[in-house]
Amino acid sequence: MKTISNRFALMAVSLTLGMSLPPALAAEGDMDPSTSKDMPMDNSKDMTPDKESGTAMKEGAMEDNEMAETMKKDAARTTAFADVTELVAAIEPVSGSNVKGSVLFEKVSGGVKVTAKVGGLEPNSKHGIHIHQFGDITAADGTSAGGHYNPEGNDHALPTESKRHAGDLGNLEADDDGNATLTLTVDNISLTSGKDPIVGRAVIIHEKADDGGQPTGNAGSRIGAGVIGISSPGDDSGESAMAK
Ligand SMILES: [Cu+2]
Repeated sequence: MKTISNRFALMAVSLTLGMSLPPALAAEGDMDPSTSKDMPMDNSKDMTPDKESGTAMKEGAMEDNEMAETMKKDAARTTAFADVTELVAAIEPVSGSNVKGSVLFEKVSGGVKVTAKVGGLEPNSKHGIHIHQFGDITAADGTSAGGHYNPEGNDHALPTESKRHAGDLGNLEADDDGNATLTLTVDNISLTSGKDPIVGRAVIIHEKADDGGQPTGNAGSRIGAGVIGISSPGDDSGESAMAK
């Protein structure tokens, strides 16, 4: 061992690891919490098995760029809560509906861009969509998600009003096929830190339209629900959820 550099010793370890794991697992080795969680970023280059073998095979200027790119992706996987830039809620049926889809929340300059893509609605119908207080969708009728997310204690309103519940996102409008897409940018919430963070709460789709009335827009019962969580980087979750 004395004549072999640490680098080679690590490579030997990584080869052993690579061979003992099924291919899929080996390829995802850098996502294994045991190899990445407790390590400072600048050490991960030398300590992560499959990246080490990649380094050994490629030399030159490209290597640093690729490494930077890879580390950026790794960082996104293990990123600090405050640095999260995208959240997603997979919408599942509630109360026996066929509603399914996704709602993406992206950090953009000036606020949070919301992109909702929901199918399984009644053709040409309108449905209230809100962020509710709790990321708890265990109740069959969605009521465990609590009321509208409203940390400011404002009256309910549609997104055309600046003073409203933090969770007031307005309405989804379904087309002839019962599919709805809603895109809007809001400035009254944040993803994981800052003003009125929404991670861990729920998106609720309602049976009826939100008419902006008090206290919650007369939108009726809940027909779709999803917990807002950290989305997987590089994966267009909105598209993949709709494709199902
Ligand atoms: Cu609601």
